[in-house]
Amino acid sequence: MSDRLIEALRQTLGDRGVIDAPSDRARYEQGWRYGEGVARCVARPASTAEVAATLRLCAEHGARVVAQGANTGLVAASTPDRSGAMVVLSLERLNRTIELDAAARTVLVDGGVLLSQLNEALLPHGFWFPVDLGADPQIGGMVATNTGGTRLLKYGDVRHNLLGVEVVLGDGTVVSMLNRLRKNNTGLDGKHLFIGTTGVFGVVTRAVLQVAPRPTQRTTALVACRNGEAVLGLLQALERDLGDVLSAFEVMGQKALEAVFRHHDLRRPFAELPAYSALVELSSTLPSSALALDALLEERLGAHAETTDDAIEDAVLGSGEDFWALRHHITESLRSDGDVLAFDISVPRSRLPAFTRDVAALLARDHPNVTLTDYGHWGDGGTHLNLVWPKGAVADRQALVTTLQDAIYPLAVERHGGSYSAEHGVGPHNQRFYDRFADPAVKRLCRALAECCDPGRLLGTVRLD
Ligand code: 2HG
Ligand code: ZN
Repeated sequence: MSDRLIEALRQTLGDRGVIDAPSDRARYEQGWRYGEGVARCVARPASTAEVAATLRLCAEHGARVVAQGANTGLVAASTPDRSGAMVVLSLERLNRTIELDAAARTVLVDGGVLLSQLNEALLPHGFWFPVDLGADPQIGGMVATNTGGTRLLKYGDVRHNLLGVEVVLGDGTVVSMLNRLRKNNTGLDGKHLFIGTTGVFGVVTRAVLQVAPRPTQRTTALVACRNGEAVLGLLQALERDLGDVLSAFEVMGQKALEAVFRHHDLRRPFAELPAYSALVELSSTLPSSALALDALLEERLGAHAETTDDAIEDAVLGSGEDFWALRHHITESLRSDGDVLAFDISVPRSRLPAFTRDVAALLARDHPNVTLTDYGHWGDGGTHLNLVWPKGAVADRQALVTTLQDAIYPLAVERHGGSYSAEHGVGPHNQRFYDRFADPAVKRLCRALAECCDPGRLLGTVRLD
């Protein structure tokens, strides 16, 4: 049966611009962790004008659209639902522009440019885009989810590094807000509408980012901590003494590292894994002749350990690469271990130990077969709780997921003043909790904005109103 929308898209975008064969569509229909649907077709525009034309055609046909970057998101927000009626708008061909203004320290990029591609282009100029993470997303997707990553402590999230955007609204209107200025107080800064709002107000086609000078030296240590309080004590001491050069403070719980060693033949930093291993990184653009980071870190860690009554059990200084490899292998090691239900939580940093203990107690009491692994960005109050159980061990997986979410999200939000989505954004995976926790006045505002930016209400897989 012919599909007039697909025919019209093909006429506008050419053969390379549309994919509708089921086998070719498959990789656009499956998210990295959650999200499994069926697309009506995949549209692959190669310019802003083509994105606009695609959205105009979809609006004319009343077709719902989900924008998709590298599809590395973790809340199912970049895949179509199961209806078979949604068009996936892939930005993968919109990836040509990377225009650096070195003196301004800004770069104009297409939304479909990959983070790795951008950093490769910046490297010869001594710059990098410092929102740094294990995956390799596209810049447009990073804007839509307001990616945080492992160096947020020093550089902030995407919002902190984004100067301007170009977006296409639901009816195909192109809105250019490609501000290149760091200072520009001239009314509404509309880019914020599109940061972290999961593509429901428009599709990001270009962005102006500020880039950072690439550090010329880094030094890293792994510090064995007896408990969460010891981790927080270490963090406070490092911020007090070395705050100017502290660029990462990541934490890996014992079970998370056990999983990594089960699946990877990597060097063990400690004979026995401690309750928490804190990955501490210092970095600077100064040469080591001017500032010896290695010596500084070793001396400060030693001095701090002496004050902690053995709560700091051990510390190893060493190759950042080895330590970061441990950190970046956690997610997929857990996936090899079993069925994973992920929680991307933040709480005030002071509450991290108590929150984690509350979850551990709840699981021990009600779900003894579920393993709690925790790790994450303690420097920013972020903790990833990944709950794991053997594949196939649970008869009604969905019922267990619902029960666990209903117990843990309120603990984070209501008891500990936290967020149910610290950095992965809102998607079908956590829509229910957006509905529950978002302020009704904010939802009303979102409705008004959505009606204006996307009159047909065709964009995205979540509702913020
Ligand atoms: C990380 O920090 C990512 O490694 C993924 O945000 C977290 O797997 C997860 O849940
Ligand atoms: Zn994370």
